[in-house]
Amino acid sequence: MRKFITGALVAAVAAISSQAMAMDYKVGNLTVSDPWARASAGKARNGAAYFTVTNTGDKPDRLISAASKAAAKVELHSVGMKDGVMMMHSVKGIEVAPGEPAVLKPGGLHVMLMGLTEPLKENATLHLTLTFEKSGTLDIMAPIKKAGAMDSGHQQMHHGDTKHSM
Ligand SMILES: [Cu+2]
Repeated sequence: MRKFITGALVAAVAAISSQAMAMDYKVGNLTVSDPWARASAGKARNGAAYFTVTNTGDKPDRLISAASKAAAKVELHSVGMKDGVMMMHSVKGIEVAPGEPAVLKPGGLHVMLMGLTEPLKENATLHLTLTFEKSGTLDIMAPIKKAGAMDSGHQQMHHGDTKHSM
């Protein structure tokens, strides 16, 4: 019995803390969940932010732009193979269809912050304004997390890439 109570307590605490970290933002029929930005390394001038957009309505929408005071320029990017090399390129918008969440994550779609005005420090928060074609604008706060080992390839890719194919 005692063991059971302890276990339940641990589960409750874990649920509370994960809820505090996973913040959802809503505009119209759209929900932006789990936003985060990757801490920038050293003097890196670029950064990236990620989140998932879910559409609970019955009409498709599009994320058409993102803005932040933390960077000179903010673009929506995708990653693809070009001549056998992983390259990222800007996209005009990211489709958010009903029942088909748009997932922005390392190695795939992302919000690209170009010309950071200051480093993205771990545990700080990045303010982003997202604009959707139909639902309008939404302000979100993305916690800044340390770059994981799995992101190192993406970091390198950002390094050499200054031109955009689209
Ligand atoms: Cu990018």
